[in-house]
Amino acid sequence: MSTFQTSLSPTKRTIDDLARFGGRPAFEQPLHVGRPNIGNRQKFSTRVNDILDRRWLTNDGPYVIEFEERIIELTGVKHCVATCNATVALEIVIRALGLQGEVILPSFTFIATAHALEWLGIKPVFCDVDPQTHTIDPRKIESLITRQTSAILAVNLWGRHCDIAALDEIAKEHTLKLFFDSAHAFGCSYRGRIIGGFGDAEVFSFHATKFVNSLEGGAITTNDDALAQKLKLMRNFGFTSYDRVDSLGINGKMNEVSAAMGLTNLESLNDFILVNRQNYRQYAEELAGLNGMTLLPYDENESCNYQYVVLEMDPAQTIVTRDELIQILYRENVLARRYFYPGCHRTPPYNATAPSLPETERICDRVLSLPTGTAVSQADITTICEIIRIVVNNGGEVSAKFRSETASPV
Ligand code: T4K
Repeated sequence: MSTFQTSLSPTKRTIDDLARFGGRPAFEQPLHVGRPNIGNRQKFSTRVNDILDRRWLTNDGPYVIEFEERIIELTGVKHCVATCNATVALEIVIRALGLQGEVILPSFTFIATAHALEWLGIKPVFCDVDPQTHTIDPRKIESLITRQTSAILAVNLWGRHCDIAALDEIAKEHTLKLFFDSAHAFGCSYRGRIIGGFGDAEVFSFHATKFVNSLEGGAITTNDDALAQKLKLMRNFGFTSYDRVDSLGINGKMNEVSAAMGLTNLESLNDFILVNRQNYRQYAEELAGLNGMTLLPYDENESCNYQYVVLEMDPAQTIVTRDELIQILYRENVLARRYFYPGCHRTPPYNATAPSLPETERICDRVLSLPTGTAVSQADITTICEIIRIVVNNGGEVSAKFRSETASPV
């Protein structure tokens, strides 16, 4: 597996070695959180040549069909509908389920989850999350249900599953549809069952930054035969034959090159998970014992893809804030991210009316995602952890330096 090498400067020991305070950056090249994993190039090239030879580029081509079959095998779900991305996949599911009025979802998610609803004229009603799991808190859903509510859209965030049994119960009791944004959760399981077949439907993302990518891409999985039929029609403008349209539809098709990339990367699925797991465990080891810093655990009794390495900081203990740490990391060329700040409910167009969500807001101010995947080496992780240790172990001094800059008249 190819590994992208970045250049390292000599080891850092004190806060004066940090680039933010005058030292040399640790990395010459930016180190991203989610650089694409790339499977066997030769196999991908062969597939691309096949596509060109066949002159069949999109519209349910043979590689798209094979990609769907592989996902069916991997998830154990009856149907898979591959799409151009996960956002359009969510929109197609929303239409196919005939949703209206209001849908309850977490605010702590990528903006696409909320936009997919709003784009179709449905009001996203934001629910707070469980502070431990960062996923929608089932205990807070019932008070949000009104006569307009048509569904719950839960998110298996960071590849960590929601409390699916509790959500299922609420949905059944109130006759609501339940579907999942599982953009992060490909290859993960809940109670030993691979994610993909829960609720009415689930949506995966195969965007470049996801641990399995198809350049851009998504997929809808469902065990519902009638729904699958509708989804397939809607993905292709509602065409049932060359000159017959039976329903409203959109262009949500996956193209053949994306499917070729997806198939190639699926062949390396286990290697990618292995690397993510090694990275995750190395971070856990090298950051162990740091006051106020918690690496979000994965439930290792389940299948996990380990694709997000998420740190939660308690500023009462670290003194230095999450945003100060991010500034320091950026200056070292470590582009850590504060996903999913500030929360959908505090983002236009939702911020004018959405009420505050204390847990979501607390988490939004405390978490940061660190670089992982096959583009990050063990040496890179050691350097990143070294920087974090220097900052947190000298939290008071670092924070004072930031404050003195703010106070300075120049
Ligand atoms: N639901 C959830 C819960 C999601 O997280 C997402 C997407 C969706 C739905 C919608 O799925 P899609 O419609 O996209 O299939 C990224 C992704 O763009 C986005 O797909 C993803 N979630 C989100 C969590 O992360 P950003 O803000 O990280 O920016 P981006 O994609 O420009 O770049 C990420 C990093 O990777 C950069 O730091 C640079 C690097 N990069 C990026 C690309 C595209 C590369 O090295 N190579 C590349 O080709 O959004």
